[in-house]
Amino acid sequence: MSEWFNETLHGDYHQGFHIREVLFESKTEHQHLIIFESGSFGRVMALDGIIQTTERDEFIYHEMLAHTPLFAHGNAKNVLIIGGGDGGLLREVLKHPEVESAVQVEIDQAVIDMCVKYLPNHSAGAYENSRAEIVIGDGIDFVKQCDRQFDVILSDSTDPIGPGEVLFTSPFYEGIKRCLKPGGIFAAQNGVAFMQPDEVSTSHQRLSPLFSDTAFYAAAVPSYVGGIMTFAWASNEPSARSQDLNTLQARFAASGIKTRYYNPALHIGAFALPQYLLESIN
Ligand code: AG3
Repeated sequence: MSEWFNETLHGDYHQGFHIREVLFESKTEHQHLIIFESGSFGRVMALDGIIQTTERDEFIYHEMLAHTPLFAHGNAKNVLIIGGGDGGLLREVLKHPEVESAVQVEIDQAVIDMCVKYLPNHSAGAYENSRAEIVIGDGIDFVKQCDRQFDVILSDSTDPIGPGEVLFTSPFYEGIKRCLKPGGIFAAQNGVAFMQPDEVSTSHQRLSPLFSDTAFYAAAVPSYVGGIMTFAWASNEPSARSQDLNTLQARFAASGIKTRYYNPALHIGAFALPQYLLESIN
């Protein structure tokens, strides 16, 4: 028997993974969840037919989403994560010694439970860390109501389809603004630009009225097929984005954090965007 997982994100183009073994598959309260053993990408998790994370390349995405804003900030004590149920982002955030608390708001308890079980190297114990606080709920409700503020807020969402759709709307970004401390930074998964060309321009249109500095940075994550994935960046502190190489290197060295993708030179270079993207936001 030869079974393939064919991703359904794009209408007329897809990537497929050979399924060696299905480890878990179920309709949760919120979405269809599958975790399977692939060949070369290791274990793979998909929601509603869309690849969310693989053991082989998750480090690229999670390191870039965590370390770029955290090293740019330099002293983030309180971090908020929206989504991120596989735990990979929480793992990277908690590597920062300056982080005193990380609150994670995930809509689907089943994603956390099944990822702890079948993708244990993603969270790598992060959910047991005393600095972590997990809230099961919708991220948009949390940021509209919460009475705390954070130095860094990270949105590790699905694509803007299904439960993740609200996490790309102006009301969500208004909630982010009210939950950010002065000097705070928001960074968010913002799609694969070549395949989802409207995501960058739409996010730019929605974020730029609310923040004095809005930008995008990028990294190629092979299982998010189609070229560079962009991350949205928003802050009312423009200097956060222009930290120089020496400052970032000093912070990186002082942290003692070992990475496989992120480094300070790459941090700076990641903000350089191709012309077609610059034109789409100008
Ligand atoms: N982030 C999943 C992003 C999926 C993007 N898909 C795409 N555009 N190809 C959440 C899972 C990682 N923690």
